[in-house]
Amino acid sequence: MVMFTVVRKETTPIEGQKPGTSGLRKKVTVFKQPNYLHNFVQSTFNALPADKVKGATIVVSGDGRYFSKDAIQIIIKMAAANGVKCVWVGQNGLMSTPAVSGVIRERTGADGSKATGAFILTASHNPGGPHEDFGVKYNMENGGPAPEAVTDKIFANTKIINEYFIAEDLPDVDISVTGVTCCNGPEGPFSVEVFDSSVDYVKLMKSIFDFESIQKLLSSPKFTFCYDALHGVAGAYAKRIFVEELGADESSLINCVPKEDFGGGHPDPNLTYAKELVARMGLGKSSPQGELPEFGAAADGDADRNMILGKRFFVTPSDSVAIIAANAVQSIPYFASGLKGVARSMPTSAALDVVAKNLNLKFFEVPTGWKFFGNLMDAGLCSVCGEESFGTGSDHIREKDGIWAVLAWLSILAFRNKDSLDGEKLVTVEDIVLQHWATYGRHYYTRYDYENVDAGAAKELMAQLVSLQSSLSDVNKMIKEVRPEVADVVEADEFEYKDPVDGSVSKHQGIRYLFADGSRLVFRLSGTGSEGATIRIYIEQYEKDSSKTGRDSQEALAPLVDVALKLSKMQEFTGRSAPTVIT
Ligand code: VG1
Ligand code: CO
Repeated sequence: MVMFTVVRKETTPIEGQKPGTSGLRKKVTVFKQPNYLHNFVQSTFNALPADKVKGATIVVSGDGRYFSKDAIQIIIKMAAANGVKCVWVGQNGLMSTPAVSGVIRERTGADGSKATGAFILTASHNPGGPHEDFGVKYNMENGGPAPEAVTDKIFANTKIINEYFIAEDLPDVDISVTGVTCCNGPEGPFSVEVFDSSVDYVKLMKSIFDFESIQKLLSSPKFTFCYDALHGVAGAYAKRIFVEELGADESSLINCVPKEDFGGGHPDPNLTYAKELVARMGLGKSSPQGELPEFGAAADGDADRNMILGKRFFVTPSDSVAIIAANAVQSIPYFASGLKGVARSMPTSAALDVVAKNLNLKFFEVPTGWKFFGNLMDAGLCSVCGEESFGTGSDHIREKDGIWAVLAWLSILAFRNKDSLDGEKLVTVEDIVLQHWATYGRHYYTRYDYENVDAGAAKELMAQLVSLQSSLSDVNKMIKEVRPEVADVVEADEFEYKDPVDGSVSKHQGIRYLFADGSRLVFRLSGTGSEGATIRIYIEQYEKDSSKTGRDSQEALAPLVDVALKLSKMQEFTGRSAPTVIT
């Protein structure tokens, strides 16, 4: 058996290792700097309780982006040196973020052990490659992202670190083949278990959904389907689930081979970046030849996001979570006994609020980022939750789950069509959304992103928006100057959240302007970018009158957009006359 020794290395703190909305994300060139990854990993080990490191089992895997394979070998060697007993790695280093969450919660290792945490190597929807982004995020024993108390401690450790430990003489582990590698160190045996995580993930999905009814839907000649993994890790699961389990045709899958650089694309499932799918679904500039698919979906790099499309039809993520919540009990066996509650992030539209009110469900509004949903779920207060940023999920794990969302939609379609598959007309994605608006009203919604803006200018813009809040009469005067038809602002603040479970308080979670007619403008700085600053403007307007729910959303929201640009002085501060991305 291989023996290894532990080496103590001296190091010095490196600036800027503060985890953001979802882990530490930087350019690969930054991560490759001497000791950069080592410092962050050691700071993480030092932030955890000793028993979650010494003798523990941890997971190390990710979306397979460039630099992952090197990072996995480094983390294995550092884990061994820090007294970890076993490291689980997905074959080829691949594991989607939701699969990692499921593996922590459900899997038992070859030696009978359970994992207590995970290093997830991903920068999610950010591009990958030698000149693009890499990222590291730590998840806890419940399968969810480390809460702020832990990430704050990690960051504090990065500022004082002076040493790290590594088993330099441990040979690299071959992560391309499944199996267990055992070795011995000064503190006893250490092993690395490589396995195919799609096996565990398929099992989990089968325990939630009725695969038979989805299979019937997919095998109907009337129903056609297209899934775009944007060359992210979702591809590794899509083939197993959609083709092998559910019988979809292989040609339904596009960009489903995971690539280190995502094929040079931006693995973000929205109308701008999922170009090929958007064109296939008839939503592009030119109409494609032949029949359009009935249903389309896409995922981001680490497969926790989803975009849902019908034929020539886009479902906003805010509507998607509301529709899943409204239909879950009838359509998805896992929820048959009822929903414990529902939750959304603050900038997400209030479509879910209306469903919660109508169905008399517990409802929570949390800050942006999945870590805030976990506490609610652990306390049994929330079953379904979502974010406007193409994230939807449930309490089956503690991360958002892109493939779960697709299966949820397929379940709703299967349920609605269970008696009509042999009949004349299919109930389509668009039909389901239109029926939802007719029942609950429609929340017109759009988000404007200004990417890679000068960080100083972005800060000033936000500060100006906060100071403006002290005089609503001035605000309303400004609004009347640009768009007299827009309602008055009746309340303005910075969103603050008190966790109902542990009482922790998170401040400065977005600047809100709330209008008399229920419309909202929200301004936030992104916490996931790796260069400059990204300003996000979230724009929302509620329409209850069912004769007015069929407008184009950009047209319906144009007055509020003008108001948002005026209040924020966007062009003045940033020099930008248009956003980088509109979703
Ligand atoms: C963005 C989204 C947020 C999401 C986060 C992580 O954060 O707005 O809703 O939870 O990304 O998603 P920010 O701080 O850039 O707005 V992912 O798919 O990166 O794990
Ligand atoms: Co993601």
